[in-house]
Amino acid sequence: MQTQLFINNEYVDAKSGETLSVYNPHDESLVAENVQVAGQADVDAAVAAAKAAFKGPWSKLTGPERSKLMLKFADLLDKHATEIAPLESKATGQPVQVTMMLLGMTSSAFRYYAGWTDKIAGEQYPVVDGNYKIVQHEPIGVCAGIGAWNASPAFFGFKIAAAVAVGCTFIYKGSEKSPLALLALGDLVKEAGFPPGVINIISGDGRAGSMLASHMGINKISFTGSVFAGKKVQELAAKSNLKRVVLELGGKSPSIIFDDADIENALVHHSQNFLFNTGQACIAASRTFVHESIAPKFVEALKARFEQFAHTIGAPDDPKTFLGPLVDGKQFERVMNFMEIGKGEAELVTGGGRHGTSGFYVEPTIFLNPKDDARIYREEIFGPVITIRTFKTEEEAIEMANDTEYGLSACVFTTSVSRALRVAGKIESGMVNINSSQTFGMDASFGGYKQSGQGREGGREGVMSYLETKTISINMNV
Ligand code: TXE
Repeated sequence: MQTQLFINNEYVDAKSGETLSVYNPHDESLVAENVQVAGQADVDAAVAAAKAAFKGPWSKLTGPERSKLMLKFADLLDKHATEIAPLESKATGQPVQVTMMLLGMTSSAFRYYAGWTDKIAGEQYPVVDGNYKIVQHEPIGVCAGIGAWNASPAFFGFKIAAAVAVGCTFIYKGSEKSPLALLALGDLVKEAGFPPGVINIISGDGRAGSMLASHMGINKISFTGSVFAGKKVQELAAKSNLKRVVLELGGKSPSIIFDDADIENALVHHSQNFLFNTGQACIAASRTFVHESIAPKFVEALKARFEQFAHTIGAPDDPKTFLGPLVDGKQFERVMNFMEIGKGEAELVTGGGRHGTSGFYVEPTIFLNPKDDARIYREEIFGPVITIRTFKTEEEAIEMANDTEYGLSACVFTTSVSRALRVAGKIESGMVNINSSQTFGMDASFGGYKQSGQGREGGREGVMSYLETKTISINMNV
């Protein structure tokens, strides 16, 4: 179990002398107590290593040579996933099947972006003013990433794979709640053959995050987490060196179920998919709108599903477990508090309390017809708590779906293609799932409208966001 900082391809103690402890949310047992916490001197050392790598060996490699290392890393990750997954599960309480899936997303990200290393085309324009113009794209340089705990390995992959594919170097800080699996990846970075300093992995909390956001030697930062912290990152980025910023923040995503929807499919997406990761997913569709003509039947059936899934609650290391605990005591208090508030804002259909007497387990919960200003209807709860309202018309459903400060994801359930595309075109969110939910692929952009973030990860946009654009003009008259 690695607990030191991974800087310049070496595991080192933090100069800060500070450590943090990690506890298992299943039973609050101690998992690790000496995880090194990066202080300013450690962040400076990581930036220096990344800068030296960028100016040195890394910038001399060609695209295909970078691809080779990325593919080797992906293979090593797949080979060691079964050893690394439990490190994540012990810290986050996510069932091992979930952390294995997240590690698979990490290696997929490296494989996907390994295909982009030699495919960034420039542009050239006909001479119109005596100048022959070429537009080319160049790596931004030293970049940093900050991730949350709910999909640690995946956030690591989305951010770093795109950056190194185009020749940037990187310092990554995961969540203080789940440092262990990420630190273990350092060994694989080295074994894959990445030169020292290309990928650095540090641990710490918001303070280390702030040091990255305000560091004058970092040219871009990519953040995944809460809106509150994301705004802090953007503030510090502006106040320091106006580093580029990408923000993947929270959501309170709507889902609209029309009267012609495939009900069984809708039930699967609003139970199994919604409850995946114990509801701790930024793209979870937690505000469901059901056409009034099918609502009573749908709610009854969903209640039965939620009560069935309550039986899949269990220890993260039990392969039969689908619902693990919430990540820690802070989140447990937060979700329990929302459940109590909800009982005064809506009708409790099922759940609404703690599950068992130990560990941070809560019951899958459904609230029906929350008041328009209800906190459970307006705020991101980040737990297995869904709210349901009914609607009469398509216009009313779209109006309610868009009535939020967030704009990350949305779902539309209908068998009419024209209605699906009509509604999708009017929903104010970066992603819309038709007859599905929580779909995610590396090949298309991922990100939010409004306060759900800015910029995109994934796909072509994700890789272009690690490049600067330069226009070269050649005087054709000399
Ligand atoms: O997030 P934080 P937390 C939401 C969700 C959750 C709430 C709190 O509602 O209940 O956020 O979760 C680093 N400058 N989401 O506490 O605080 C921090 O160290 C720089 C939704 O986990 O945002 C960690 O690495 N960095 C989200 C990362 O930011 C700072 C997923 C996330 O921590 C910082 C997670 C600062 N001032 C939480 N403060 C999603 N949409 O997926 C903290 N950090």
